[in-house]
Amino acid sequence: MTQARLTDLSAVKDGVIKPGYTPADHGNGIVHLGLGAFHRAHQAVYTDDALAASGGDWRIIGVSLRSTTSADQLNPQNGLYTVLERSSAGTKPRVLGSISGVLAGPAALPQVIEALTAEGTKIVSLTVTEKAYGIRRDTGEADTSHPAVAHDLENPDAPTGVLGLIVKALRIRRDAGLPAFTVLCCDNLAENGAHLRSGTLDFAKRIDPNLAEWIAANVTFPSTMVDRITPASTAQTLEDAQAATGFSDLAAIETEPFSQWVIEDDFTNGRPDWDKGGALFVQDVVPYEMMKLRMLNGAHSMLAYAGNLCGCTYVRDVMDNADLAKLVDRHMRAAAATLPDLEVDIDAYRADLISRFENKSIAHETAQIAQDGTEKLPPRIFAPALDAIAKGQDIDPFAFAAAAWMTFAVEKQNTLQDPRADDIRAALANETTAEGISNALHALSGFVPSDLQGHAPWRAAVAAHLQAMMQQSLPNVVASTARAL
Ligand code: CS2
Repeated sequence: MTQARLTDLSAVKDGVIKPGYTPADHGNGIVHLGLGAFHRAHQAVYTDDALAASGGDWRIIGVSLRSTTSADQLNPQNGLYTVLERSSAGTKPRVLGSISGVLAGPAALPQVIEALTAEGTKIVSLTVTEKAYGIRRDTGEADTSHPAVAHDLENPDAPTGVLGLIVKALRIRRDAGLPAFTVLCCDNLAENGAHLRSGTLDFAKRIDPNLAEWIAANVTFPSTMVDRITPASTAQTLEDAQAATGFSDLAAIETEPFSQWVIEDDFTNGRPDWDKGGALFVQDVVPYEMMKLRMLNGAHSMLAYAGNLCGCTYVRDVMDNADLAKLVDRHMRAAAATLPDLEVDIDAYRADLISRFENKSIAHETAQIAQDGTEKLPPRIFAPALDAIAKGQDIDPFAFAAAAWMTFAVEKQNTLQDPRADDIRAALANETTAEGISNALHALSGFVPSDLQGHAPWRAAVAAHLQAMMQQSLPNVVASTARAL
């Protein structure tokens, strides 16, 4: 017998946490671009808490620019879905009501513009992944070689990408005399708000300099640090959600108990009381962002490449390998040493990260984290490496991580999931030696910061690790590196 879909809250089984408000009583105030599992496990949960605590018209219209999967999952369920919080203590199910519906795929673009320009829309938030923005890391300008940016600069009235959609919507709002919205970047980018502001202003300037001035004066782009480890859903996720709620839920997700959101309190048109769900509003997010990007995400990237090449499918398997776990700890310590002073107990933060990575109930694939290395390495590995150089600290853990990425790129080049996969294959085509491979990958445009490229000890350390990784098997290199510590 096929089970009925989750469509209303009344018959959801006892024992499941339900929204502390009536979803249909609340209008929309947020348009969210990029409705993946992470948004459903993070911002949508804080919004659910804020709606329960303070009410308001803050429900979320989700947008998925390419795939219609989330719309097919959520729309037949009136936006309802289950979050399974998994830990060694068991699984805690909760049904969320903060998403009102999803607009998806290229056919929905006119409705997306309608949503972005609705008077009630006060915030446009984003989790579109690092590669979707099309903003140059070195200059902060719109990257005209990015396909969506190039398309949207040619067709500013029919945009399909992030910058084009935001700028078109803001143009319509300005012309209609509507207030602006806040643009809230929730992706793992360094200084994500300032970065998106800079790319948006540059994009707007290329179309209409007056519009760029209006955006600069009226739109805010708070930076945020977001954190919750959320693996891709599996058949088991859906099965467990169904058992918990009594309904079939194709939009169910699973995540860890830990959640953190630090937000720069700079909203142009109001905001939900996300602090009621535990979010922290601060003046300056940058130190928190650096801490998380370098310690959590940096260690994640290192362990994803090294762990995957050692045959570890999940992060928890990496942590079960004593040698790899030692390297994870070393990486976090080196990353912590590069941070500015923070009112955070860094040792406790590191200990928490280690136990989060060890969570046996979370099946977080190393292959998932290993995707998009050319987007992830700059803020996670290269930026702290440069700071370590400036402070005279040990760069070896960062060089090891870069070499692990290179080894992964060489070994998996035919199936590499990376927006620069073609460039990587072309760079590797005629290279056979560690030094040649390292040089070719360092030379990828806009990837390794020039100061790091030109730093001879860095280059030597990366090439030496790469050489060892190419000559011996990864487990041997990991073992000898860990044992030498
Ligand atoms: C991970 C992140 O896939 C990745 O690159 O490092 O998605 C990580 O799980 C989250 O940032 C945790 O908040």
